[in-house]
Amino acid sequence: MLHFSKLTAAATFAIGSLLIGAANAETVLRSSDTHPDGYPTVEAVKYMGDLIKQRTAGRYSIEVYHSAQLGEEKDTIEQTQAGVIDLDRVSMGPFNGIVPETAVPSLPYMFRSVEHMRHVMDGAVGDQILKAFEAHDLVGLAFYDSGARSFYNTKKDITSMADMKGMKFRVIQSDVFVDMVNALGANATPMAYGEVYSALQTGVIDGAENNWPSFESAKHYEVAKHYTMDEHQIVPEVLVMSKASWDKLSPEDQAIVRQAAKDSVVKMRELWDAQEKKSRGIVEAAGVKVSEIDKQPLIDAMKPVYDKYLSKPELKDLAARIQAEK
Ligand code: GTR
Repeated sequence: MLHFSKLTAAATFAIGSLLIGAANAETVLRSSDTHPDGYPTVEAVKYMGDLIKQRTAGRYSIEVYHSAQLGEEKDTIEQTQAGVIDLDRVSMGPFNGIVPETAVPSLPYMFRSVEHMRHVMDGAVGDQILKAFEAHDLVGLAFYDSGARSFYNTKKDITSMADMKGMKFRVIQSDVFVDMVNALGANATPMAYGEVYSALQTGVIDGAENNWPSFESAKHYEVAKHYTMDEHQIVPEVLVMSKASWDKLSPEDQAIVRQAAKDSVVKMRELWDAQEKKSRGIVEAAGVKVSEIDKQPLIDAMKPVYDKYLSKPELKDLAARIQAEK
């Protein structure tokens, strides 16, 4: 039998360790991403987690749940708003119906180039859009790259807008995307990312649209062999935090999280530039035919889409400020 004083000593020790443990407790922030491990967005958030861990002396870290383990983008946004998920890295697309400001950078041909997008999102317009998330139980932390999105399909080479007529394209669950495809004379099918591969394979859709790294990593190129360089959208990715999780942080820790997110953007861009080249190489080597297309008719066809989404003066002003930036 254990002697009483020994028991007390053991108990005191156990309580002591618990207290010390509590003081140093590591809070692991859960972050969602639809992309697989190794994808630039996943790696950038892991890098941000390393920075936070260093800068909080281990009190906070991030665990990235990649490959849609926590759900598809539309659902993870709701869960992040509800405080079930701490951080969410998603395209701006699924936010279009929630945060109206996000519709503006999502408009087709809004940015002239990836450089233009980076410059705008790093400046006052980007800050204004990040702030806009706060009215929706979220804190906007950073924008990542997503290159340019282009159409691809299982049927034929598309070299003019007329070739798209009547074809069925999967789009992100956003009215901006739906209206864009319909304005091109094709038919839009909004669908979760994870369902696209089998929808292409079974012929439920004829095609979809995305950047090189997504086209490659989601393996859509295995079934859709025709890619058209129309580069219709340069939609930034966004990293948001649940307002509920944010409010649990001290102001000092909030500043650390914000800065780490900003620092991860630099890392993300390096990874992105390398991945774009690599992914394009992989899909071309696998026999994907890349077609050029005259973009002007597509740009002209977007007039009604612009009119619809820029009907409010403040959004029209945001668009004008984006276009005025060099
Ligand atoms: C990718 C983006 C994802 C997801 C996907 C999609 O380019 O990085 O977040 O939105 O597109 O088409 O659903």
